[in-house]
Amino acid sequence: MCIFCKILNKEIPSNPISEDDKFLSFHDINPKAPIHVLIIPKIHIDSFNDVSPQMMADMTAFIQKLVEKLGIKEDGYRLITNIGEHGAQEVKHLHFHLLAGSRLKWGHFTDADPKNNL
Ligand code: DGP
Repeated sequence: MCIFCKILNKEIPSNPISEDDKFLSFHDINPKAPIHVLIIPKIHIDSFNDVSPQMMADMTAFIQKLVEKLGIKEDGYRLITNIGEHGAQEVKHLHFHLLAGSRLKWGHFTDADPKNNL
């Protein structure tokens, strides 16, 4: 069972923020910003590659509600989902990172030269 399924099963504790019948949000264990929250579906889906458009629509509504609850709508935030090896996805259970709480940097993503694909 993956680590996020264990969190859903309450085998591993988490610090939850909100949930409904389909999704859970909780604080990332290794925060990269003052607010760093993970949003996951309650059924196991490996990544964005496998999510249905209907589930993405429901997840969008869930995340928008979470943004309201956290009071970050006006100041802004970043949503990221990592996919597969090149996306540096460590946990193979679909999740969105919600980063906020201060102005975020546009990071150093790769040592490969981005101009090679122009
Ligand atoms: P990613 O690289 O996109 O797969 O990021 C996985 C994130 O999950 C990473 O930021 C750390 C977080 N994480 C891993 N294990 C746990 C855990 O047991 N609890 C919590 N709260 N977060 C975790």
